[in-house]
Amino acid sequence: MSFHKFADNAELIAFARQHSPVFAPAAVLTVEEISDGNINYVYRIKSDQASVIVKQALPFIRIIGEGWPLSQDRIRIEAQSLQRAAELCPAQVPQLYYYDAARCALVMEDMGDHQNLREALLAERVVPQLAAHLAHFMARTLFYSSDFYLDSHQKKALVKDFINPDLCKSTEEVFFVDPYCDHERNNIHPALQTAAAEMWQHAALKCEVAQLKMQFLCQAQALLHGDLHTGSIFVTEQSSQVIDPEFGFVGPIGFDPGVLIANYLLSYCALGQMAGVSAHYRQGLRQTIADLWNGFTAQFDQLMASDTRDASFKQASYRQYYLQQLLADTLGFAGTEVIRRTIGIAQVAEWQAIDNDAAVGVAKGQALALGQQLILQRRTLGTIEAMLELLDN
Ligand code: SR1
Ligand code: MG
Repeated sequence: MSFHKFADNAELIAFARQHSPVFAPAAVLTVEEISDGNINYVYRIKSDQASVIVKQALPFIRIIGEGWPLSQDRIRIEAQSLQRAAELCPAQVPQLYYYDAARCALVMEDMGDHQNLREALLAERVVPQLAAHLAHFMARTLFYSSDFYLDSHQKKALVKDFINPDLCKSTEEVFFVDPYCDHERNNIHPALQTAAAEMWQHAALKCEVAQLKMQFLCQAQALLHGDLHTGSIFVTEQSSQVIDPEFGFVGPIGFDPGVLIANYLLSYCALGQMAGVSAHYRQGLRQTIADLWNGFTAQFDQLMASDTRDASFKQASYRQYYLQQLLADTLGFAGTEVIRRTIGIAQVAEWQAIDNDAAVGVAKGQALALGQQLILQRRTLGTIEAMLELLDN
């Protein structure tokens, strides 16, 4: 079958009915398009009893159109990544019911009772289990796809299965190129024009960004989610579910925790400029960042000690060295995510949630400065607590 976009609701309903176990044969189904990301088409198909999500990848980026082609192989990557994660942390990913290579589509569990984490943070919702769940998710998905656990042949096979050049290329551009020059894709708030122009002249910063880019290009450490921002996570008080691993590839381990921490920092900066937001809630965000990092590294260290096959990597002194490097990488990638979400093409909903434009400029200015500090000080900060000291209160 040659590829075509689902033509109408009837096609979507037939596809969902055929490829999921949730609908009674006589159930009347409806379709709602819920695509709120940048890239794909996403639909909720529901009866009065049950619902599923259908996601379809077109051969270009949805928000840009045919001017930015994008391989549809990304939906295979997403399906396989969800399956791997389901084996390692079944409570943290939605169930995949079906993947259709010809339609470039998948059918998966609907998490209708969950809220998008980005929206939850904007609504000052407390999500008590989140740090523990995501520390567990990152530690297990990253450790068990790394050379600490896999043997050499398994690891190379994994690299091959998750070659994802188009999606990686898009990250290479939007993270490591656009924000560091006067690129037409940038979207720079007027209050940040001077600071951005100064950054473009900052030779030491640009050298650090080049180092991070080279790591992203060729440091094949573990299978990443590849886009682990707060919009890729859905939560309730008891549950945290990670979606959208279409940017997955075998890359530097610090990228996933870096992106996640960066998005908490973006929320922190934005909430600081919103009327009525409590200092207590923002303090809670700082604590979540510390809990995420400390929980993740404690579990990763434990797995290195118990499940690493090569004895040389089990040594306590090597583990300590490795995790220190990982903090530096994580803070560097966090800095690049903060910067690109502040002045680049794909920004975050937090900025639109601030109701006065001068305050948007202040919040974005803080984020731009913080992103640069993270990149420049990533090797010297030493602890996540020292990084949090960079934040205002
Ligand atoms: C054109 S870049 C679009 C962005 O949206 C995705 O969620 C990724 O973050 C990507 O960088
Ligand atoms: Mg996404």
